[in-house]
Amino acid sequence: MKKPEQEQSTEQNIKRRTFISFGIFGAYVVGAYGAWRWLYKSPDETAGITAGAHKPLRRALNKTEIFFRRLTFSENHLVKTYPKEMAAANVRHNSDIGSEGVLPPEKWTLNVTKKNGQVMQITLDQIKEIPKTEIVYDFKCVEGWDQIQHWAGARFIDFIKHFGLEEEAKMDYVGLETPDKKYYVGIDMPSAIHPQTILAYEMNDKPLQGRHGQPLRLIIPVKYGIKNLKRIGNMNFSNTRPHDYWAEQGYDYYSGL
Ligand SMILES: Nc1nc2c(c(=O)[nH]1)N[C@H]1C(S)=C(S)[C@@H](COP(=O)(O)O)O[C@H]1N2
Ligand SMILES: [Mo]
Repeated sequence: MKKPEQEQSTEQNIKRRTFISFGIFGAYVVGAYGAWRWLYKSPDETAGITAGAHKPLRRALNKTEIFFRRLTFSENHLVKTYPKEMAAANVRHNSDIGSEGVLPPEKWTLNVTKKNGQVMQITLDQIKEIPKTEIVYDFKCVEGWDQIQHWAGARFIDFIKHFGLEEEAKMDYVGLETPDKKYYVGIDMPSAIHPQTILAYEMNDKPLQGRHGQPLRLIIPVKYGIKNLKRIGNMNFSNTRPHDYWAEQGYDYYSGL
């Protein structure tokens, strides 16, 4: 029996559409496979600062990084802050690579290498001459925890001005290391001079404890915990990326929020 005109053409339409859909799907599969082969066979990035990922992946990551950096910093973006009462009394603690035990402040100096190679040895008392800045914000660790914490110290930008390091701050990165150089981070300059970045020597209105990085640690709210180096010993400036403990293990170099 012959189907009515209307029904027949609908059926034909469906068949045609199904055919086209399969065609598109097929082309997509071939394309995806091709893209995967291309990525798979692409060279690894040059060894060094970051752990060997495929070059195009790292390139994409870097592009994303630059995009978000422009976005966040062009708006003078500030990390959300909280009233002091909301700060945790029992502050969480993570790893202590290069910052175990207690280092008597009188046996410590912050060693800053200037552009001309000269090394400044700065004491904690000298850093305390800079007006103190406090911050209460949500500290975030890449391992999946966060906590509202209260820190205080000298803003990094105030430190730069106080010690006449403006020329150094025109460079692209600042590198920080523990005194024993076992833990180290590289920070892009826009994040370092961000108005909420602090060289902290107090937590909850008390001098920093050993486990939280005394005598001086970095508090950089625009970054994940891994970049908040505890017990800073050395500081240097460069236009190339300084070595970075977790970036060498494959973590994102920028580690921004
Ligand atoms: N010297 C040093 N700094 C460090 C670390 C470390 O192992 N050694 N761990 C980092 C990580 S992963 C986090 S989450 C924070 C934890 O700081 P806290 O112990 O004060 O909570 O410190 C960061 N700074
Ligand atoms: Mo962390």
